[in-house]
Amino acid sequence: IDLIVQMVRERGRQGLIREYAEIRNRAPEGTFIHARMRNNLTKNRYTDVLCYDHSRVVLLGEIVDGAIVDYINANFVDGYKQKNAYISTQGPLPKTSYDFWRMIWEQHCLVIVMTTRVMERGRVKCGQYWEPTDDSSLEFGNYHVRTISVECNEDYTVASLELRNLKTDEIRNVSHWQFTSWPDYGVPSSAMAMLNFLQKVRDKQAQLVHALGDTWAGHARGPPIVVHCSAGIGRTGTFITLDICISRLEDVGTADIRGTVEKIRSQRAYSIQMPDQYVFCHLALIEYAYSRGMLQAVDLPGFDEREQDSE
Ligand code: PTR
Ligand code: PTR
Ligand code: PTR
Repeated sequence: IDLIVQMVRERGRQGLIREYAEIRNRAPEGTFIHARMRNNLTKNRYTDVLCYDHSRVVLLGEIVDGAIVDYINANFVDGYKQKNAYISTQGPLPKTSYDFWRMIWEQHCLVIVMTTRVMERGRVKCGQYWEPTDDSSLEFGNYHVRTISVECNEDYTVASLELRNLKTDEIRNVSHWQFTSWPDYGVPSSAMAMLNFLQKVRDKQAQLVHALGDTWAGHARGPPIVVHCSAGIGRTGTFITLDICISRLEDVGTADIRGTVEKIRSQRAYSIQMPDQYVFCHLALIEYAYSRGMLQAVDLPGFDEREQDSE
């Protein structure tokens, strides 16, 4: 971690932005054939944010009008020493909310992380695929989604959802974690708020996996955590980068932000969308190390203006 501080100091804000530009300029490392199929085009929230074929989450095929329907704009992303630790996906559209719940069901997901609001700056960023108030419910195909309780905090809101598969009448619980103070194309105003949120999400996943006992076939950390924002690249990528880097820091005391971002981008194209988000990962990691007593207070000249000159 001292090396990260040293590197951040030496390169400065501009150096990190250049490094991000290099990462960003690399050619895509996969194809987007399914994302571009005619029947799937309208399932992408943004025409320019497609999903790689090689890591996409393939839904159990359903035949509709003679065609196999198995597409959702979602990719598996590896975690720290854990294959498929996350699913990175776009904010569900009204048209894809059923597919979203189907994915949650089929992948046995326990925790959803949402790092956007439904509306931002007067524009819809994500569909209302769950009810934000308790004791209300929605239905998507054979999935019934009931909100059991909602707990609001300053920077995030947690909802306990009950997901019922009406075909089999099975019920599962899903924990929904929405971080509410993160502007799109930007970074959170407080790294600490984000880091606290991240820690709570990890604790929840661990607790739920533990509660499943050994139903998870020996996979200690359980099913993938679903992470989405609006496009599922900027804020989602930042969240996952931090989660991976913190795990590694906790384990062996080092971090590799650049390598982590490159790895994530090879599974979920375009992850981390703004230079500021890349810079933020560095600053947040340093703040984390400091809060854990791994570092003395550090002074990083040239980084304080980060909010003023963000694009
Ligand atoms: N039968 C188990 C299941 O479907 O959940 C086995 C299984 C578990 C298979 C997890 C793959 C799993 O994912 P990963 O290997 O990525 O942890
Ligand atoms: N290995 C299990 C499987 O065969 O799929 C993994 C599993 C995970 C099974 C979660 C069920 C799970 O959820 P629930 O207990 O809510 O059905
Ligand atoms: N074409 C869209 C746009 O730039 O407006 C794509 C896009 C939207 C990309 C949102 C990233 C976005 O941010 P996030 O991934 O954090 O939701």
